[in-house]
This record gives sequence, C-alpha cells and structure tokens, in this order.
Amino acid sequence: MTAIDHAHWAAYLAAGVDERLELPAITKQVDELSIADAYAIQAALLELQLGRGDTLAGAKLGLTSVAKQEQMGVSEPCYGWVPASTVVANGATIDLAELIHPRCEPELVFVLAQDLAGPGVTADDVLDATAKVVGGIEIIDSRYEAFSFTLPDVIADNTSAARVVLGTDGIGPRDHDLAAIECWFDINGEQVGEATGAALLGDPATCVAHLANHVGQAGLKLEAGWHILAGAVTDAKPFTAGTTATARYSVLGDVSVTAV
Ligand code: 0L1
Ligand code: MG
Repeated sequence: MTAIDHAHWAAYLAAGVDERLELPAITKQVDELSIADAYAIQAALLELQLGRGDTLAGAKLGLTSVAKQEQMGVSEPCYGWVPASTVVANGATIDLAELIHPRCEPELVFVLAQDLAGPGVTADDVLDATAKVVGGIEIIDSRYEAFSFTLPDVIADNTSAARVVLGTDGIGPRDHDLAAIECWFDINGEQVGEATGAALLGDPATCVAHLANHVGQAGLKLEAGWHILAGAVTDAKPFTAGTTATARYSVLGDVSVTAV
C-alpha cells in the first residue's frame, strides 16, 4: 500500500477552499485513508493556513448529535480547528461568492478562561476553565462534491469548517444546566429545527472534554480565550442566497446570519 502524502492532500483541500472547488473525496482516490492519516492531513492543512498569516481562534467538534450523525451517515464525533479569519459577529452577512455550497447549523460555544490540556479532562474541568457559554451558528462548507464523504475525508477537510457566528450574550458555565438550554432554529422566520443542549452527547461540557483529550494526544491544548464549538444540536440546513438563519436560545439570546 502506498503511504499517504499528507502535504499533497492538504494542498488539494486548500485549493478547494481558495478556488471554491467541489472535489472528489480523497477516499475515492487512495486505497485506504486511516483516521490517523486524516488528522495528519488536517494538521498540514492548518499549517498551510497559519503560514499565510491566519491565527487560531478556537477548535470544534462535529457530529456530536444524533441529528448530525444521521444526516451525514457517520456515527462518531470528529474534531477540527477554528481559524480566526472564519469568525464573524452576530448579525453579519456572508458573501456566498466566498463559499462553495454552505450549510448552517446552531452550535453551543464555550469561551475559555483557562487552558485545557488532556489527558484526563472531565466535564467538571471544562466548566472550571470556561469564562462563558454563548450561542452560535456554524457555517459548514464541505470541499467535497455533493457534501458527500466518509469520516476520514471530513476529518482531513477540517470537519467542513467555514465560518462561525458568535452570539453577543452568554452565561457563566454554571449559571444554568447546559444540557437544558433550548434552541429553536429558524430559516427566514420559519422554524426548521428544535433541540436542547442534551442533543450533544447528553452534555455539551462532556463534548468539550473529549476535544481537550483528543488534542492532548498530540501534545496540544485548548487555549484561554479560544472559542470551542461543542457541535450542532440540530441537523444543518442549506445556506443559500437570501437566507437569514436565526438560532434562538433560551438564556443565551438570539444569533443570526444572512447569506448574500
Ligand atoms: O460541524 C460539523 O458537525 C461538521 C462535521 C462534518 C460533517 C458535515 O460537514 O456536516
Ligand atoms: Mg458544526
């Protein structure tokens, strides 16, 4: 079996981002793509982005809810990075010319006050290290044709990360039961989804603990000041021209974004 060339596939995916290309999945072109190779491609892709002057604003989990796993036909969570260039403010407009075939999904976001480094990080450790929890919307934009991929493909593609919209309000991590936070997701004023924080593996803080332990395996940490996306509580919806997506959260307030 030929070894996977991580730098080659990272450049392949970076071209997809830069040129708004829908690419054939990597797994259609190699004999086998292991999860370890997929994370190595993801790391090489991040290195390319940081080498161009971007910085890291956070990290993310994907596929932490049954709704998302069923939508994408994948049964495990995955982990990725949030470059600072991808973070936008509540109420922002996003130019679709910058993206390929984006979708939007409501996310709970942890803002860290302290570093978190696995192994052994627990949900309690996450709450201790968190300054506040805010509502968010993630815009995902797979670089693969027809948004179709296997788990290793989507890991290599930085878990489809494209943009993050951050809510302006927020609560202390122990002000409220995070699993009980409600979210109603509207597209152009019509409700298309509803869930609570419990949709995220039963407890959003547990998801963040998994991420801290995952990055800890590579000797990395989640850093104070970073925004950590715990995952989408509902499935993702198309983010097409003229779409205004609004995630209405109990206790966290509303977050919205418009596609132009
Ligand atoms: O944030 C996410 O849940 C994305 C994970 C990858 C699957 C997808 O593109 O929907
Ligand atoms: Mg997401």
